Amino acid sequence: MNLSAHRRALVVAGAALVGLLAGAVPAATAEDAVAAAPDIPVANVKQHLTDLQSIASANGGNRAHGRTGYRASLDFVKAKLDAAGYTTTVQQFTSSGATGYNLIADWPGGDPNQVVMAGSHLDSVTSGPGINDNGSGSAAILETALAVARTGYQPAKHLRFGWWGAEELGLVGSKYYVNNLPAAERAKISGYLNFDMIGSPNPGYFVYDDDPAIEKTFKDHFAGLGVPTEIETEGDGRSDHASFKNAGIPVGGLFTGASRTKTSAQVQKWGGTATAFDRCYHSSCDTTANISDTALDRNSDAIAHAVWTLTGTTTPPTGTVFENTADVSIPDNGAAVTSSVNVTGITGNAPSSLPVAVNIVHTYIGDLQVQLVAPDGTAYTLKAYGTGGSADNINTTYTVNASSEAANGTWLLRVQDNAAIDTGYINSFRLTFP
Ligand code: DTR
Ligand code: CA
Ligand code: ZN
Ligand code: ZN
Repeated sequence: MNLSAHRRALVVAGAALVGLLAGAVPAATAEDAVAAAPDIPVANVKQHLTDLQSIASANGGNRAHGRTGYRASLDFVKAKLDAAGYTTTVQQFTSSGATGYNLIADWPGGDPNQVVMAGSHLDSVTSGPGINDNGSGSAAILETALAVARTGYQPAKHLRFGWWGAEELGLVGSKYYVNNLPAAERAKISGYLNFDMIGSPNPGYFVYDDDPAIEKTFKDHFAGLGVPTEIETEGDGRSDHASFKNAGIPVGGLFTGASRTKTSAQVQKWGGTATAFDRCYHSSCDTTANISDTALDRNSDAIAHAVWTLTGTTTPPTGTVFENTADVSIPDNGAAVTSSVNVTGITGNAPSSLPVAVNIVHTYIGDLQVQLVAPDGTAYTLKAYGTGGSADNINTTYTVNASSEAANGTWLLRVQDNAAIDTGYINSFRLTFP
């Protein structure tokens, strides 16, 4: 590391103290309470809707697939996410002779083998600006993503957001995303949450009845607020969650209603009038005036609650676990050391996505090279020397394509400290076989 000698001495002394205390602090477990989601300021969500309205007004009155207003909407959302520290990707596709785009935003960190996604379609119909359909969902998940960054939330699971193109043409963008995701990557998505029309001016509070755990997360949240909900009955196939559900991924979501009429019983339950939930559905009057602030606020907060709840803990790995929790001291700027696990009883080769959970306590991980060594001696570099800088500790699950390696035998975690001053130790090393 490259600190001045004086600061190094302080850092080393501090590290030693932390090292002593570390043993006294129980490791976090799945049973630990999940951090509470922050309130999502509805004023921020409404500002995003105002901006989307301005984009539509400056681009022929809509934000539809293949029109300039759509790409301008995507660029607007992307810029805010890039500034907040997200890793964004624009995925391009063609539909009805026009180029379409999906925006994917990954929040760095979390278990890469357990991904929670939240998504909304960003396109409107050609007849209007699409502020409720679906600026409302797009703006709500944007503000939730910004709240994750603002609060520095570190989810246990990996968190990803998606803004879909060409939903109005038949879920085209989300289908393209799911169909082009390798099967191994699709298998990592533990849940997809969809938000399409969540601010209808005459709102109902509908919860998708797909995955029971996701449904319960939303229903419990609204029950805690004393807001009655109903199961969304017409949703199947009607929005982007269908693309994920058709691939076997657990889905859920929220909806406040479209052109259907609110019944008198529902008026009793939610207020409003026995007219359409959104009389401007797919019309030019779907503007910023076509929003219920209460519904937008409640659903934005419900989204944040679900994101924090569903990403707050990792689900214990299924499969056969081989772990070594013995501490192994890492000599400063010295020889490599190893921690070993002896794998037995597994048939055939290791998987193409072998989870390698590594926990190393160290005060400057940039000093370290970390490798997995298969029983036949083949080394797989998990972390190269010089990466990670002055950060403390490694607590990461790497994924290794070990499909060319026989599973049974002695596997090693090999660690070498290649720079003077900072020191540390291997705390634990775990392999999980399916
Ligand atoms: N198809 C969606 C609107 C829509 C209609 N019914 C549902 C049920 C659940 C979610 C969305 C919808 C659109 O026009 O974008
Ligand atoms: Ca709020
Ligand atoms: Zn629509
Ligand atoms: Zn929609």
